[in-house]
Amino acid sequence: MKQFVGQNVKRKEDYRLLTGSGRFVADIRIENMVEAAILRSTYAHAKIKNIDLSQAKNYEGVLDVIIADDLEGNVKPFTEFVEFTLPPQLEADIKPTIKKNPEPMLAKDKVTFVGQAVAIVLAVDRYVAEDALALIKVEYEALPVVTDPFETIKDDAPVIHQELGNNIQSHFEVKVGDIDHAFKQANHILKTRITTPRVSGNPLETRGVIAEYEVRNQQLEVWTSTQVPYMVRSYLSKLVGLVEGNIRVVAPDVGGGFGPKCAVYPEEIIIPYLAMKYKRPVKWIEDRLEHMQSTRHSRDQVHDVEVAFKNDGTILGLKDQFLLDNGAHNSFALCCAYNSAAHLRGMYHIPNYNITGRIVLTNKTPNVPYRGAGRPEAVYVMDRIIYMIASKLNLDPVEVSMRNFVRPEHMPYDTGIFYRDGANMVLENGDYTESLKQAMKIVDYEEFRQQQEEARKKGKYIGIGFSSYIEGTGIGPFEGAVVKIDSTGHILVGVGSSPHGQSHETTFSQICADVFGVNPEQVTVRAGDTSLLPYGVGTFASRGAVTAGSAVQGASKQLKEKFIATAGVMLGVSSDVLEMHGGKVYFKNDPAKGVSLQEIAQASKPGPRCRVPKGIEPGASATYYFVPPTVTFSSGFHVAVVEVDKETGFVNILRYIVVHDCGRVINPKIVDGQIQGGVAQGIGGALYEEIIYDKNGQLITGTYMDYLIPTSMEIPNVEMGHQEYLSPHNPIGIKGVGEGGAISPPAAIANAVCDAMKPLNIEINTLPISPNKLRSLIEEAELQ
Ligand code: MCN
Repeated sequence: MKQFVGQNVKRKEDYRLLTGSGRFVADIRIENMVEAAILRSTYAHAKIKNIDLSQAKNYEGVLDVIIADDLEGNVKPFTEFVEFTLPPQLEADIKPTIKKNPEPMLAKDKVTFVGQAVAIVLAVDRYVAEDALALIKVEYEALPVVTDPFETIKDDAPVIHQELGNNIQSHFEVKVGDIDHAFKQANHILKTRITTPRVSGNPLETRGVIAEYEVRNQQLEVWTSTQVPYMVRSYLSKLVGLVEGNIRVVAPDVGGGFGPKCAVYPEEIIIPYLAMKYKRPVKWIEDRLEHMQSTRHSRDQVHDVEVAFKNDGTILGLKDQFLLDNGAHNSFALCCAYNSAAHLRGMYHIPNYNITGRIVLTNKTPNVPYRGAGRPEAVYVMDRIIYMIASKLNLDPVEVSMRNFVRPEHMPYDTGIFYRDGANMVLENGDYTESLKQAMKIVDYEEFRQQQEEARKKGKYIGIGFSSYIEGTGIGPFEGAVVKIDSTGHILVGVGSSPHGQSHETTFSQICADVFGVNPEQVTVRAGDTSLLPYGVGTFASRGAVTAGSAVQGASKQLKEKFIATAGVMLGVSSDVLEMHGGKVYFKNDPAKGVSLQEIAQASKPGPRCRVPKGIEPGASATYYFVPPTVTFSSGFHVAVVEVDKETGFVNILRYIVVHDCGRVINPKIVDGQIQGGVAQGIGGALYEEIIYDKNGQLITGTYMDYLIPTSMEIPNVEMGHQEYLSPHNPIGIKGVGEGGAISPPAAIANAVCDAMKPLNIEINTLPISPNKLRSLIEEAELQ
């Protein structure tokens, strides 16, 4: 029988998105709607001495201007909701200090970063609202600004939040083995600093919120460009004081999220509150400058690493002290920092490991997870080190990697580290050497080395770089799905995850179709709407396929069983003799005889004609929540081939290869697309993207003239190889893939550039590898 999991089923989403029929938040029009615009801080750190709203409030067309005082007693602060609790084993193991400092809804007495919301104008339209913003007079008194993560931890640094005592927001330590012993045994010790700068996720669609409050039934409806509608609902319920049942949050089509849209933002609380207050629909759409300034940034880590190794390249131990520059507020506790610490050793067996992470506060936009969430930074550290060891020992980096890989015979491999779900991080299966070999074959490594030799003779600098990653995907705590069959026999699936480009409508209908033995066209998947299910979590951490996919399968199986049982009653036989496929339930020994899904659905309705077996609830639906036992580890090996123009410092990517394992592949084309998209963002981080603040905390990369994003011209077609080691942690054997593509490119490309410039012995330990940065390194090397 034809199975759709594993097939290149065409994307169901394409028709509406490619014909411009998608419906994003900004497309929603509601009668009588008013619009909001937000006054944002122009200071990085300042006291608010006075805010004069008189002119703005009197401007024609303005309904109101709101500041922090107006929210008091009406909207609770985020501090009321955000709890930084960790599983007890993790808490005991890493002994963290975590100070709670989520940002205020609106700045009250002081501002702590440029772009922080200070006031909101509500007006008949956005034009009037923007005009009125210009009439608000805020009197600021500048305070000392701190933007450097090393400056901010000094004893004499200006303290951003007095109540926290200093600017170290969190601190933790991960220890495995005996690091001192490892360093004593080593033939070599290498010490270096490796930095990944601050970047921005930059989805095509900026954030936006529309809210409508129906006084009649006290129902609040909110449309928001988010990855986590259920989380927005929970926050709203707690902070504006409505029961959850009276709140519906919808994420309509969402034009990308990439992580920053999994934070709940002040606007997602204040705009609904204003809709309730004024009993009129309210709309706020973020503009691109606001997005660059105030939608959360990411990465921004500095690692001071020491590694101890033997003459043959075997790594004995690794010490790392790193800082994550969190910006001014944190609502994600240890998330990215702990991901970095837990994933840094990657595919490598490094028995002795000691890492200290500090999350520090500066006068910058808060930092949240972005595609890879702490792994790209960690992989950049680890794979630069592999290259540096190879350089020092005059070995091939491939050899050094292979020498240190966790081997298949060590699987399942216990890393000795607790993951965030409180279970030990165990690499369940896979063959890393095999994926490396497959990648080497695709790139034809031997052949490349010969070409490189020839090229060097002609003064051309080509190089090859590798990087590998593992990623704990499919994090819990749960995800839900409901499957219904309507009276026409059509299957409707509702899921708690909320897609924003991942093609869940297609892949989840494949999973469901296989259970019922129908075509995916007979299945409609709906998501991003809290009215579909009582509980849901959301889409982040490459969890959708593992958690929601398994929930879809679970609910489908339950409903299938119920339908076969009902068919048994209808046909007057035991369900054991029946089978379901092709839209009907039939006799195993006489497939021509049976009843259709449509007929069974009709016979499932409550009432005198109901044929659902006694003791089972009538109705044609089933709900299932999948609770993953722990995360599942996907992995990949990336190869970049580059050419460096020595005169200009320009890096051209000639080839890019990915061999990866995401367990059972639901839809190969979609997986390829996810990887291609991830690699594009990884290349952005490797070569172009960097958020820069000046020493006054002013953002100087606020437009796409200064913040460079690669276009399709800069992105090569990624050549791919797939491995399918099925995960034992979910019924389909899936591992997540949404982030993997973005994790390794910075390390692979930096290694390739270093390899190309080997004659000059250049080491690249910062990003992006911009032409001017590379030219300075080349000039420095030539002077030596
Ligand atoms: N898939 C599959 N086979 C597998 C694994 C996944 O066919 N073995 C499919 C899934 O069914 C899903 C897609 O690949 O259609 C991604 O699945 P998964 O890895 O589970 O990731 P999520 O659905 O949880 O998506 C989140 C992930 C993250 S964390 C970021 S960041 C990200 C990403 O997905 N942001 C994206 N991909 C993105 N793609 C787009 N277009 N836009 C974003 O903002």
